[in-house]
Amino acid sequence: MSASPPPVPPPDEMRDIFRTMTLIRRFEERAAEEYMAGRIGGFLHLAIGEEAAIVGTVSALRADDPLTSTYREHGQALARGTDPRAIMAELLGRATGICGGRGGSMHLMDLDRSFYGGYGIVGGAVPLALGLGWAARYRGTEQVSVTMFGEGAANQGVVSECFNMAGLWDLPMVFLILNNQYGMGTPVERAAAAEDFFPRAAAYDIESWKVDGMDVLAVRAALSEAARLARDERRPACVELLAYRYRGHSMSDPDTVRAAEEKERWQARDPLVTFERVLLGEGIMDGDGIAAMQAEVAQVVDDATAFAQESPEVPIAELADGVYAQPWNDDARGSALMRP
Ligand SMILES: Cc1ncc(C[n+]2csc(CCOP(=O)(O)OP(=O)(O)O)c2C)c(N)n1
Repeated sequence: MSASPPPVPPPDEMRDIFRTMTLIRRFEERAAEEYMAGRIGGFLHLAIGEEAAIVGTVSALRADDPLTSTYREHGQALARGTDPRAIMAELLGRATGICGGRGGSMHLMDLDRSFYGGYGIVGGAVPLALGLGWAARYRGTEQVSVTMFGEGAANQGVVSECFNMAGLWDLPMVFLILNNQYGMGTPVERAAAAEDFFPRAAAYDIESWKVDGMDVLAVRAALSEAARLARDERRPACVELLAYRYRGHSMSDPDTVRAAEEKERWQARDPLVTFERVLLGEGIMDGDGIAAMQAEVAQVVDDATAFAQESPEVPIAELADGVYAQPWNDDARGSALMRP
């Protein structure tokens, strides 16, 4: 890193950061309950344990910096300020969802907040972010395109291609490798030839480094510096965050592969608990203030869940609206979609 990290955020921002982390945690715990109750169809990938990585990143960016993510992206949308009601409704496939109930958990998108979405194809959002970075440079805006992806995705060839093009064209973008040490149930050492991922970007002349992804202030400082390099010096940057997701790959993964001792070791460094200690230690919040904030967040999540449950389903006749360019035709043999 070429410059010293920015100072600790002011107290108001520290409280905001904690509230957003708490909101993400509660929201995802409730989403898990909704899934178990059979109200969420398809897949549901939780990022519980990765809140510092998400909030540290988003809090270091400008609100109009384009952001792309993977299918594990509820927290990114919440951190960008998308209404929790619209996110929960999307998870439940309701017409009031942020994508009209067509996207579901893996495909949240909120262009009003420059959140260009979650994607199910591993590594698939990285070239999209490259295009957004290229567009920012072409238009001469001050935006920085940021893409978050896993260490598993980092093994995809397209990511290396994107490193090369970003390095070659000096695109204003930040590659954020969220190394949670597992791709589905496969530990990183069984999938990658080298333990660290950030040197791969360095091979393409991209400044890159690794930080503790469980420490929200460390993440925020790293992303501030990476965004500064991209915005002010017009150079791409890559940050690798070492973190851990507490749950299995998705709700359908029983998570029997990882050792209990390993999970406990990482959960002992829970990002919410450690940041709470910082806030208490610095006198930024007291116990009552934290309890009040937790109660307020719980209320927001209750309200979002009730809203989603009470929202209408998408009418069957309208299910394909906005999904296919051609009108939907139920007759498989004569489907408009099958025509050349
Ligand atoms: C191109 C492609 N290959 C395989 C899959 C199946 N798949 C979904 S998630 C995943 C693991 C990705 O791991 P990582 O990038 O580390 O992200 P994490 O899920 O740990 O957040 C795989 C192999 C896919 N969705 N897309």
